[in-house]
Amino acid sequence: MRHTFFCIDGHTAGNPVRLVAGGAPLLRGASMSERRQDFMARFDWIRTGLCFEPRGHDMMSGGFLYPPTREDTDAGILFIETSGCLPMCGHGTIGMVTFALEHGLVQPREPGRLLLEVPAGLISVSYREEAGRVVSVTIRNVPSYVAATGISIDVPGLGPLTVDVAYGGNFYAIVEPQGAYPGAYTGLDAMGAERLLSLSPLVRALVREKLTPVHPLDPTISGVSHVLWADPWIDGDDIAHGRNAVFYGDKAIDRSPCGTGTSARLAHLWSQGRLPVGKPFHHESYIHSRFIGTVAEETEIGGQKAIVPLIEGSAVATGFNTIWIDRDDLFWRGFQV
Ligand code: PYC
Repeated sequence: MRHTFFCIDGHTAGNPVRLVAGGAPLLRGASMSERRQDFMARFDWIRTGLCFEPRGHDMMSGGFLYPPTREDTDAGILFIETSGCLPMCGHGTIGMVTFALEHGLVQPREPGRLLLEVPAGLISVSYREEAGRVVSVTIRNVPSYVAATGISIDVPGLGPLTVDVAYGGNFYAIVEPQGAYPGAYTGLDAMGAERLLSLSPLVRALVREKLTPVHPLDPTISGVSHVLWADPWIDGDDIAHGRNAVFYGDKAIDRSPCGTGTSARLAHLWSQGRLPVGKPFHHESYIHSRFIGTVAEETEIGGQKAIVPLIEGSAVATGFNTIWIDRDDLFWRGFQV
């Protein structure tokens, strides 16, 4: 039996986005969070088939558009990735919104603005078009907050490390430069991609042994899934600047600055009084592509101090891709080595 998926492929700041424009399964659920649970229970083979080899690769990421579950929203998004079915994905949203608008797959009720349902909650998106192309997308993301600070771990091959955990749509272990011992983490270039990829699963596992953060409003969102390695931070007069490498799945470093990671980092810096409301934070990825993050306002979530992050970036479609998943193919579910 052959399943056909009509996709628009592209990238946001270098990280892949596969918008599945045709072939999405019908899902049960009264919210995108419930639909996510249904997808994971019955259709995870679509995620693994489309994201893992031989149809995808370690960084593959994307999602589906769904009809809204409420009258006041424009659409719902379900995210798929090698790491799982994320509650929220920033680079994925920027890409999917760009491709959907450029190909008439969503009809905004208000020009220049979309209100979207994602499993993590409601987000609004504003965008700018030039000559039929979407040139900039700004996400007003879900409330983001610091979930834990000062977690001490001892990482084989590295040494002692203290990390904080923050939520920006997913839970991030945030590692800042630290330590006065030889080989300590001093920044991204000194560490290099190969070591980041080998140490990150250890860091994530050790942090998971210490705590399982749970979202205060949706217990289906829990656990540290990503590791954000931060470079030394530069606080300029008008803008702040930083660079990160976000690790996800088993072998991926985000090529984009990571929308939910940037949101978590904004909450982290704001909580320490290092980034005020309204000051732009230029956040670069490992490959030096850029998002601009801003703390739009302070808020609270489940009694916890939080922020509303804005994330601005852009995406480029690279082509149409009709993909078959054929049950007679030994690798119909995809594979990882
Ligand atoms: O942009 O939020 C993001 C993201 C999550 C995982 C990879 N990118």
